[in-house]
Amino acid sequence: MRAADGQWQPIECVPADRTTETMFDVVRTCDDFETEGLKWNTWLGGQNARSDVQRDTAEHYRGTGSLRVDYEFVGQRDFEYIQLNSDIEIPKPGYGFGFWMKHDGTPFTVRLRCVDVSGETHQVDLLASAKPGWQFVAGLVDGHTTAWSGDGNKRQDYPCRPVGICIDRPRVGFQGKGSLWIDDVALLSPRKESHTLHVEVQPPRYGNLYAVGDEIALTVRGQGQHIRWTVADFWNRQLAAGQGPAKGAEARFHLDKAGYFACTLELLDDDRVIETEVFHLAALLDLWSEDLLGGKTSVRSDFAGVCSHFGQRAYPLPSMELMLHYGIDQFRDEIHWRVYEAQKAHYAMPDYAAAYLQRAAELKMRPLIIFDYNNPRYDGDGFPNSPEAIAGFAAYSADLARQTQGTVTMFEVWNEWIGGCGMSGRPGDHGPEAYGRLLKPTYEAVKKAVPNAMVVGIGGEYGPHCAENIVGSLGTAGTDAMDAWSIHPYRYPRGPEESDLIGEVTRIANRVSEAGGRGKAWITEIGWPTHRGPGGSDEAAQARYCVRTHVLLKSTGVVEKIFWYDFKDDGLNRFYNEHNFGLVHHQHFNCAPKPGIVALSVLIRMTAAAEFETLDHTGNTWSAVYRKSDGRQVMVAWADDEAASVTLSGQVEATFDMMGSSQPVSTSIELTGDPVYVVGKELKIQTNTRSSEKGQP
Ligand SMILES: [Ca+2]
Ligand SMILES: [Ca+2]
Repeated sequence: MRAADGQWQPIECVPADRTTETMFDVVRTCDDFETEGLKWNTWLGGQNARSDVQRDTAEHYRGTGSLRVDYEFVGQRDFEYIQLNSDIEIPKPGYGFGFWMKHDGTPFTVRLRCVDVSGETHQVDLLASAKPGWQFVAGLVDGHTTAWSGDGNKRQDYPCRPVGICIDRPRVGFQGKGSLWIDDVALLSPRKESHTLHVEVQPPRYGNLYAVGDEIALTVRGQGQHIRWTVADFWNRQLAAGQGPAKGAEARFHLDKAGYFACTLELLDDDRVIETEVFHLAALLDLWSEDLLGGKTSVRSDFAGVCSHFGQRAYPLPSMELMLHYGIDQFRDEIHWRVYEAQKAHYAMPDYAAAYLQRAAELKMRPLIIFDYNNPRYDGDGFPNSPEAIAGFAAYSADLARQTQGTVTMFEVWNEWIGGCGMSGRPGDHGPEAYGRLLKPTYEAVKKAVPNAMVVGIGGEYGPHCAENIVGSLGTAGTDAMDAWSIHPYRYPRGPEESDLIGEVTRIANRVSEAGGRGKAWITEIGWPTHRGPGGSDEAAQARYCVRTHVLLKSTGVVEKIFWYDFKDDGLNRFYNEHNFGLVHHQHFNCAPKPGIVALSVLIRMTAAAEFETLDHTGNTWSAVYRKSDGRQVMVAWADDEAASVTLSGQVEATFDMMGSSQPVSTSIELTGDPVYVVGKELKIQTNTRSSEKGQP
């Protein structure tokens, strides 16, 4: 029956992240610190923090003793980390390494450093959290390592020996002293995950994207006793729940408000949860709904776009239409020089690029196309430096602009030239002056071919020397070789306020302007990856930073566009940042939403066709005011650390949460890190009390 009606469709749900202790089994305990005679020492080289180790019988995870480490970080410039060493051998590949650790909540990065049989040193990040108290810290010995010296083959040649549990400072210049404890150091084996849950959905929707009012049903089965399910919103408020037999349970629920939702499916055996998967979904307000502020206008943002990888054949075509449903019609992609000019001076659009450009044209999307990277037919496949290679690159760019006329009007010259992105260490001069020498003739050739093309220079410079590198490029390109310039001011996992995003971008823009640079800044990449491990943010942080970053950058007045990096997860490895930058999940999971895409979509809807007016920052609260064409204001407000209670003056007509759900109208609101939207007139934050100060004299 079900197969016949065509409404039910199998769907892959996202496996819930397992806790570190359920990812591994202990193979052999190396030290439980239960006996006298400490077999550990601490290194005190030039890169090490001061530290001292002793056996502590007053504190332990298990038994009667643990290793106590007293440390002091003094704020050294280059390196400073604790390094604990013992005599342990790891005989062969495939092991994990872990231990229980207790600390005070300082967000340390914890790594394992091993020396392989050739003397090559390998370092791998271990999973550790910033929560105080005892936690299990572990990782795969031969996971993503950085390696140096020895035979230099970048392989862990076994047997290898740990030469340090390295506990690194949370940031450069960190100062602090304290104690931490370690217990039950062990060699581990990764525990196999069982994957027996099978889920079908009705009605199926690309991207798990629904509308307010929709009813959704899932059938779930797996090898266990029963299934338990709950549906919750972004703030983990439960909307529905139920259970059923593991041979076939049905979860049926109704979306009565807009937002991001998670339907968590648990498979139980003997009352123990053995598998957990999540069906992520969203309900959006109708794109042309009367409910929308500003009435029946199409939602489209000139300011917010996304990065994509159609040009690397990593994005399925339907994901482009999904962008549009979220209110995004600008995407940044690429068509490689080496593919477009596979035969010298003969240009041909590759089929996959023709297909995605055609889809973009059908959907009236506005692509930004990067001219990029090496071509084996020029300069030994390195950076184009010679006059011949530069002329070749300019000619490819001009031809590509000509061939895509009518579909593409925005181009960017290269991506991260100085950083060497996409070049895998290939030869050539990739300093700022060499970039300027490439930019000038490329700009001229493209503008000659297509005068109304928008050509963005600089190619996404970033890092501590960003401004001077741009000025260096202007020195050889001249000030007439770009219509806008681009930067990639990444700062993850730090939030945009604490890391002074506004100040950094404003200072760069001032330097560029003083040097005669024309046009505004385009942020052609910025993002917060949601991988597990150092540098990763949770999905909630990604969502709130996404909204706040857009508002803060808008307020600078020097930024014209943002292309968020990136729209969709690029892979399935939860421990690799590059696989987890997406605002939606990988296509293996039907491009299911993360909260970030819903939050961005709400920001776009709320501020569509509105003019930015002001940003106010008082205490820890931020409020930005936009003005709609009908004269009404939209205020976006949040608190950047602890919550704050504020009273608004003016006329409040409507309030929405970060996920677009309507809230009771009131002039007093509680602000948190999750921005809220207030619609009305003459809106201003009047009084402001940190929640922790409430009730205090
Ligand atoms: Ca112990
Ligand atoms: Ca090696």
